[in-house]
Amino acid sequence: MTEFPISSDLIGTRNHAHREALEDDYAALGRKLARAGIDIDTVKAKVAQFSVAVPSWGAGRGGTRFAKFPIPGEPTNIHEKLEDCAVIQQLGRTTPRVSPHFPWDKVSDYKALREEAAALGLGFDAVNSNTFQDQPGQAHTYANGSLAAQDAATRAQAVEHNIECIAIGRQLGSTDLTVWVGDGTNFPGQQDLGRSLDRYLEAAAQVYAALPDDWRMLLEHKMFEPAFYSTVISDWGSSILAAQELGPKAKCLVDLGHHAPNVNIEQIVARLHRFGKLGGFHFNDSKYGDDDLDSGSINPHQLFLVFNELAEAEANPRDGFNPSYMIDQSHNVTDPIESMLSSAETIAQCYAKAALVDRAALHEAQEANDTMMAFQALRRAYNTDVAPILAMARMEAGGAIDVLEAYRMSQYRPRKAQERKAVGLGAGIV
Ligand code: LRH
Ligand code: MN
Repeated sequence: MTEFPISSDLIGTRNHAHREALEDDYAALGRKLARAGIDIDTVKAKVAQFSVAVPSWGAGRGGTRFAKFPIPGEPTNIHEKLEDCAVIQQLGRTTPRVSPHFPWDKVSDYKALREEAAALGLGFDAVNSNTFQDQPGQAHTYANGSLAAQDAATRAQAVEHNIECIAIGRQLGSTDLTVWVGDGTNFPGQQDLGRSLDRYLEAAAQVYAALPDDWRMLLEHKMFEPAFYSTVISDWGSSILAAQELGPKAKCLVDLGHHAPNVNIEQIVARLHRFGKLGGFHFNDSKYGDDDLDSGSINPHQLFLVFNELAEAEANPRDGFNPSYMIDQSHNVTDPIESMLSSAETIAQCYAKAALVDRAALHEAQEANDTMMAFQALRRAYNTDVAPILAMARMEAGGAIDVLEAYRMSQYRPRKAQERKAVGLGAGIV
């Protein structure tokens, strides 16, 4: 029996207060969709099976190089992070998996951690390696790179760490390893741009060789930061070529914040899918750089267009359509639980809106070069308020109709502020 952190009586009481209004909104939307030949219960059933993983590192306050402003009661270890992720799942019912990061989430007994998570109604998604920071007592620094480092011993150390992450992931029930390396340069000439990639491919191939048969290696590209002149895996082109070079278990992960402003990310999704290399997502939003802001908070239409491409991809699977959906955000000014509740809702809304697109009408207009009607086929779906569908699915799954109201009324964070040790001032991502 799952022991969720918030009293289900509170959720029941608040849902009772909101239920009549929800049923009214749901019925009205149902009539509207029926006029368009869409059965709302069918969409609700589709939405009910949708899920997105939350990042363990997103459960605490994030920061920038300038500062991080902790909040009282924020988690300080993976056990407290799992508890907070269980709150997000209990109220929102769309985030049953956590994506862990090592060594940030290192423990001595991963079998026990898996059971601990299961008792909270959680499982584990992709494991993330970390060769972008040095750990105390580490033999070789990653200051000059990791898998692409000039120094062979450093590359071997990075390979070893990734293989260790696979071994941990197997105990946690994961089947994906996300590999993001910050390797790159700050000066022209600092490293040979060709040989850097060759070193990366040679080292990554050793990690690939250690993958169990049912595992995937998700390559995460990023245009810049921490390197500011060149990055070894800087864009989807470098990523897909590396994934093709490595083999069928290597796929590409799209972090929405890892592109230059105004890049057409939904087209990158279509391209990666076309070549059977679409492995997963790190959802967030950004206005300038890798801002790691809440998903859909800046450009919700782009997120909708990404899910529109995913709906097309799902209808035309290539090499198996199974992208991992994960959130990757840095919560610098909000309560991380509230941000992930809100972001999971926004992501699921974009999934639902994409499911409402009349694809026959869209394709017919595209074939007829009827630009306006093709655009309107997307815009009609985007303009549909799908909140009643998500709330109904959530309530039926035991969640809260109004997740933020229930969370605040639970007094969960003030309670944790009493229980948990305070986090010191600092800077950086965690
Ligand atoms: C790099 C990144 C990567 C993670 C890190 C926390 O910017 O997106 O996915 O390892 O953030
Ligand atoms: Mn990421």
